[in-house]
Amino acid sequence: MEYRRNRQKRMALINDLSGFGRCSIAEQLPVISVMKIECCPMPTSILSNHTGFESFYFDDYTDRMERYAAEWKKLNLHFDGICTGFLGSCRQIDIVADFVKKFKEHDTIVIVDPVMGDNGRMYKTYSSETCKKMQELLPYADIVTPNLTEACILADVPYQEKWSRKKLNFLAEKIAAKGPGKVVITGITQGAYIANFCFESGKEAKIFRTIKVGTQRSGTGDIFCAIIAADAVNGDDFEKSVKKAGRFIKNCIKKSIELEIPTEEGVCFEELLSGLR
Ligand code: PXL
Repeated sequence: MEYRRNRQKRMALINDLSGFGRCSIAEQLPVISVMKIECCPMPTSILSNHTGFESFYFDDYTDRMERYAAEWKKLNLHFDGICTGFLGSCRQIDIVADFVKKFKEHDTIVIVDPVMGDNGRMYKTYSSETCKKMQELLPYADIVTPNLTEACILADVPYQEKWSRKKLNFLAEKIAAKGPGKVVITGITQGAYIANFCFESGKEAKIFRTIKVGTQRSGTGDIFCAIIAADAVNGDDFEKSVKKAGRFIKNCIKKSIELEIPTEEGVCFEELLSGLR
């Protein structure tokens, strides 16, 4: 018997725990909880602070993840969603793929945030080998949420700053061909706007834009992904969810400017969290 004693939805959250700087589990756990889903985190690594700071302590959790997941298997846990993010090593990508194979059931939605880099550059703990390997998660994903840098890596296309609608469609189609039916390419700068390109197999793609406020901040992609994942598990419409996530991020950035939060400390989403309820 699967372990589901109640009618609440449950999501496994595979991501890093960064103690300072607002990203990954520290952001996604509260977002998923406020959206009324039981969130079960599995850390991929533990960091003192995110890698956008000059110095950080990084404890890779690869060697412990299989034993951690084995206990969840003993409990026969059922997950309505599996959401993955920052991965610290190549072997970890195999472990995550194996986790999905073991825990995905007919009603489980798999959301892969292929966290690898931003602004055309990889994050400090990533290598071209781990980035290449990340493509192997695509066949397991129902939804992927790359930024432009990550979308280019997944599609094996060189990074550039300017993208026409046609080229974005080509990029999303190339990614979708490897597995996920839904692809949202996030944080595309278009003049005074920030756009999210929303692609769904068999449907015409849509672009949702919000007015650009301030500068880019770390951890916004993690909040975006958590909203998409929680809405998907709750059965909400994908396009509506992309619009809602874009709006929420914009409001978080606005509030962060108002409260003078340094950009490397991300966004003060705590101030607006209850609005996601
Ligand atoms: O927000 C993406 C992210 C997640 N986890 C860690 C990071 C970053 C981006 O810098 O450093 C540890």
